[in-house]
Amino acid sequence: MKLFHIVLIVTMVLSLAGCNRSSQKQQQRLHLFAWSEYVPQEVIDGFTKQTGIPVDYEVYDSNEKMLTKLLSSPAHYDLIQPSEYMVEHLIKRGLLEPIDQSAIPNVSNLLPEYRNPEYDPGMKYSVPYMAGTVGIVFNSDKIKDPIRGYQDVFQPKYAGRIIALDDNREIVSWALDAKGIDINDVTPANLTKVKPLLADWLKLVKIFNSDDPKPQLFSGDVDLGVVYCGDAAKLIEQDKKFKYVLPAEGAHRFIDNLCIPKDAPDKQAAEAFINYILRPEVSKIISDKFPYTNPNGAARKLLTPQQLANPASYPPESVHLEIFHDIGKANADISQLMTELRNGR
Ligand code: SPD
Repeated sequence: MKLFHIVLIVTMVLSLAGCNRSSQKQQQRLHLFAWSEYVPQEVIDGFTKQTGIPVDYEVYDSNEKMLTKLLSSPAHYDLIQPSEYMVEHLIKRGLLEPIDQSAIPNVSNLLPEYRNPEYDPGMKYSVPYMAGTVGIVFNSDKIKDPIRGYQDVFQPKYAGRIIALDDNREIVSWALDAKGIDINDVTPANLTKVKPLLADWLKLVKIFNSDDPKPQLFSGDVDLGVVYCGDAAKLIEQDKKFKYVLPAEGAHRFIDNLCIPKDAPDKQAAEAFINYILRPEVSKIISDKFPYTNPNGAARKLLTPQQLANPASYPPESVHLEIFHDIGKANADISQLMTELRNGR
């Protein structure tokens, strides 16, 4: 073979390899599976503009639905957004990839109290996205009697005027709190104790909605309910007649995280996204659109005094808040009980 031919073949091989690399780059795509009403489209578009990586964005409205879909779609999602107890569960089952902290320098923007969570010491598998509480929202133009806790909400006089999260673990925890039982002590005996109370409460609820209860509260379709703090904060921002109360019987907080599922096709894209949303100016966009408790200290500095004074977004530090833990198989007991009660409504 002549030298000319050898040079030609080598050039062709090299250019084919180059082509392949650039088409791999073009094929990069982030599969994001996250809570509904939580990741602004502006943030997703900003990430694509910055990195050239398109995002497929799918949403869910409960940790349990996310888990079911995750298990039925192996090696599909690059990034999920589980709450603390679900992170604990996924770690135990070996369903998460460790996160390469060196790819996420912006983690230094997180407040110190979020950097070593009990459910994932050292943030090996998770990075906090937003935190918050579950509490009571009510329209003070319509509800004149005091609302201090769950027992004040779930009263027969409010039948057909109540909205509640469509989340079995959440609902059961309210009844446990109302009975003075630890929200993580989900035993068959304790479920039996709360069953009659739950049966009474469920009959009073007009709408179950975890995605977005704001339109129904605004329109007056319902007047009170138990919701995520970010939705209550948004209602308060728009009209001060809406009030947010942390239930007197016991309230809990959550921390939602970004995690990379085992065998994610594009771990690098996932880490790039995590680092991107931790930029202060990007994190501020998330707070502007979805005013939960922002764990990003650098972003909090960019928020207005009004945003930081919103009682639904930033509750007083003195309030004692519980946190959910992984309850393993008891989750199935909750699901069975709630299906039975909801079918009998
Ligand atoms: N619309 C976003 C809601 C996020 C709520 N995540 C917390 C779940 C706690 N069980």
